[in-house]
Amino acid sequence: MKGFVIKSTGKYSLVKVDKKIYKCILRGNFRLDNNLSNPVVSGDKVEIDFDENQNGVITKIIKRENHFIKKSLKDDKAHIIGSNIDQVLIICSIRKPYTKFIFLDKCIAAAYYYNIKPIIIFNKVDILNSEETQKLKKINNKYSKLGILFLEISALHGVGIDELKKNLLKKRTLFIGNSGVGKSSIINILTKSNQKINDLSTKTGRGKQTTTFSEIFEIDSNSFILDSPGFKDFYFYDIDKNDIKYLFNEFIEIQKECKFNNCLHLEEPDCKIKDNIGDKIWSKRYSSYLSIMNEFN
Ligand SMILES: Nc1nc2c(ncn2[C@@H]2O[C@H](COP(=O)(O)OP(=O)(O)OP(=O)(O)O)[C@@H](O)[C@H]2O)c(=O)[nH]1
Ligand SMILES: [Mg+2]
Ligand SMILES: [Zn+2]
Repeated sequence: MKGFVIKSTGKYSLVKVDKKIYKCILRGNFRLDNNLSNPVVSGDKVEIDFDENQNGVITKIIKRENHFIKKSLKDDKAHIIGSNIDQVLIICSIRKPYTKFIFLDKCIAAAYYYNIKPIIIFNKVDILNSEETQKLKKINNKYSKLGILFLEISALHGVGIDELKKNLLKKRTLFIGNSGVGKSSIINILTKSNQKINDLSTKTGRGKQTTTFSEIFEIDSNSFILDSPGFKDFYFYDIDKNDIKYLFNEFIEIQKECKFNNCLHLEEPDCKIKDNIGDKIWSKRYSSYLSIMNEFN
């Protein structure tokens, strides 16, 4: 039978076939990419069978259209967050917790690398003071100019949820973001599910991880959300240092004019990217670019 993985914990996977859900294990003799910690992930299309005890067994993973992979600093293996997706919702907040630009820009770059459309969400607009609201407006403006959909919402007060929902219909959407930004809260509203949410640890305002496995939630039969555990950190896995400059949209045209066509916009002379910082290139985006490049050293 052909099915679709809606949750995978490492020990077992839940596979949906039509309206039924089967708990399946992975057959032992899979030849896996040894650099990845999880062979099966939510979003995978699979073939399943039943053993002599009527236990479900995944016998084949059908070739993925795409995937999103992250690596943590402490783990030596990378982790697949989700597969077969149309778009990735990068969820941020200005406060409780504060999302760093480098994190956001890295997620955007990775989305382009994996051929998945990025969308930026800033949640928790209800707790912002007027100064922070102004700051967010400016950020919104900058990213909107890059052609990325940017929405300001409050899951708690239902602000912006209808607009968000419109953009999720007929799509397979991966939710990513730091722990505690409100991924599960947003999903609970959109899908009327009842996931555990993060009781933000009081001192830091940072979440401890509440969602621990990627899992699929349906909005309707044509639209689903793939929730993922909060990222503590995020390092690239299979992206080459020399390709980063192509993952920053606003660099694409300008860098053609750099003196050297292999210019990495670091120390090279006559670099048009550096010339344009503060003009066509937002300084924060260039800083993110630099930080990413430095992580390769
Ligand atoms: N003020 C405010 N709080 C919110 C909003 N959305 C979520 N929260 C709170 O933020 C905390 C974290 O929410 P979660 O939905 O668990 O966050 P998460 O991103 O799923 O966290 P992980 O599963 O750990 O990655 C909870 O205490 C929520 O009540 C919002 O719009 N405004
Ligand atoms: Mg969660
Ligand atoms: Zn250059």
